Amino acid sequence: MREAVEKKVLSENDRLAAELRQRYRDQNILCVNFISAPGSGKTALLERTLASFAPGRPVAVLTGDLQTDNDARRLAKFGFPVRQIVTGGTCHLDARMVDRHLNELGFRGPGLLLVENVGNLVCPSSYDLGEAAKIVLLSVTEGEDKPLKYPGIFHRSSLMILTKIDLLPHVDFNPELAFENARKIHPEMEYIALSSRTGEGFDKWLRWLDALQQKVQQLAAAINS
Ligand SMILES: Nc1nc2c(ncn2[C@@H]2O[C@H](COP(=O)(O)OP(=O)(O)O)[C@@H](O)[C@H]2O)c(=O)[nH]1
Ligand SMILES: [Mg+2]
Repeated sequence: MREAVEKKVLSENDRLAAELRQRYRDQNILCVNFISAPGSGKTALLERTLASFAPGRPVAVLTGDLQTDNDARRLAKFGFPVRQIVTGGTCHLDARMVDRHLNELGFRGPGLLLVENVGNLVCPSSYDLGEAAKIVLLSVTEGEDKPLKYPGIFHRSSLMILTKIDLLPHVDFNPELAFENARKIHPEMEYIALSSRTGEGFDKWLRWLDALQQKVQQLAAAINS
């Protein structure tokens, strides 16, 4: 019975996510979905990313949490449209929440939509938001074994970002081993290590994002022509 209900909820989500994906394609929007455990540095990554963007760049941000609008307030400082999604008790964002808040935000493409999911390595992995890419963050304080323990999200993510590398001198953490574990789960996984505190690794991350946006724009232009 419970399995049947879960299946129905997921297929309804897939239907809505397909509509979102079509909208992103029509409007030439690159949507990326950031997923990690609570505290791995999603908001800090977004803060430094937004700070690097030219004012007026077409970018919008949705950020999800069980409670509080703390992250939206942190992210709104950079002048781009931001909306907090408060899920109440729900441990993930779903396509309906994204659709509603995107409409309220009034964001239209072409542009970039950055979605910070609720901090959780399990629930968000099953909910398609119509994004072009899921990005999983792992911080250097979490242990190299997490890709093996939470394979679902590592399997579904295009990119793994190792965060807080400024802390590496203070912790026993082997980045190569963490990445090796991620590649066991997802052999094509891409990998970037960075620090949102010092900015190390950000050049590579921003280049990765720009390259994906160009790719998605070229694809949209080809489909829409
Ligand atoms: N030293 C260090 N701390 C970081 C870094 N990124 C985030 N943090 C800290 O980690 C904590 C959680 O970060 P936050 O961005 O809120 O994580 P989120 O829950 O994934 O959004 C905060 O105290 C941040 O200041 C980093 O690159 N280096
Ligand atoms: Mg956050």
